[in-house]
Amino acid sequence: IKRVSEDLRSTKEDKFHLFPRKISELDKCHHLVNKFDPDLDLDHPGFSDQVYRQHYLPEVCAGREVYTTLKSLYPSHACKEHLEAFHLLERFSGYSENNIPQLEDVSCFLKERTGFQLRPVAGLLSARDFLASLAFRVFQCTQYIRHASSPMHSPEPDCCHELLGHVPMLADRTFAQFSQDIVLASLGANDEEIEKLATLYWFTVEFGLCKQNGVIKAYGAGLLSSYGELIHSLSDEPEVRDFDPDAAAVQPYQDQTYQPVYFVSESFNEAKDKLRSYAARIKRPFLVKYDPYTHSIELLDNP
Ligand code: TIH
Ligand code: FE2
Repeated sequence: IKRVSEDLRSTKEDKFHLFPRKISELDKCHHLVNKFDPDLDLDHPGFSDQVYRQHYLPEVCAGREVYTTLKSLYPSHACKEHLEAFHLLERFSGYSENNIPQLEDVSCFLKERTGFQLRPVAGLLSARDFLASLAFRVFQCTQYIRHASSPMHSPEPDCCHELLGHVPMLADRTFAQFSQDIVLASLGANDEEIEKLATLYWFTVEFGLCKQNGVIKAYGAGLLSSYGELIHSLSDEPEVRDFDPDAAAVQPYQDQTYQPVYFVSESFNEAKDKLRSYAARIKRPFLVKYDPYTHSIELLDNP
């Protein structure tokens, strides 16, 4: 998260990082990290599999078990917003255990629902570039698929994670706003604040739980794409705390295996309001406002 996009490097870097102001500037937000590279990472499930390392592209067979197992768990484990969108994606956008849908079709679906659009990305993006795109309601999607030896959990995002975890949630208006808000709050903030917002993102958008009719359900994409962790998150094993942005922003986390701690929100509206009051307390040289007509970010004085 501390990495600066080379093309956007600022001379006033010690004060704040430059960030894209127009949607077209996302073309410069393309910095990949080689964490989890199956060619370099000894612990990667695909490290000793030459065929996987050469292809590393979506294959229906590897996704089938992920799809069918997750689908059987959603009615009891997923929040209602996810269930509803997943149903629509199966009906209209080519989601099925026998098919990996085209990103363009899925992107069209999202555009109609919340204005979010998908953009393919060649690998794992730097956190800074990935988050910057969300400010414009652009979601950068990986296209490779997890190794068939670990369908229940992948240490890195893959197309199962994007399509099954993120896409259905981005079809919900309040959740879409929440996702964009986290990122708008980070633009112009210092490294320490950005680190905290990225951690908040982790405990909400990726691993958040919420209450629905008194029952805890999953809404985080990292849970909705990993059946191992989805079951774990709603079992007695992990610690579950009420969502508090100040606490979640500094909670340590790891990205190798299941989380020991989750945060549960009363609703997306509550989470959105709590986040807005958290963001209002961040000290920044200016405030930002997103102009949806021009897909650009306006800077406003911070009084
Ligand atoms: N663990 C998730 C999965 O198996 O689908 C992928 C990731 C989410 C967030 C970080 S890695
Ligand atoms: Fe993700």
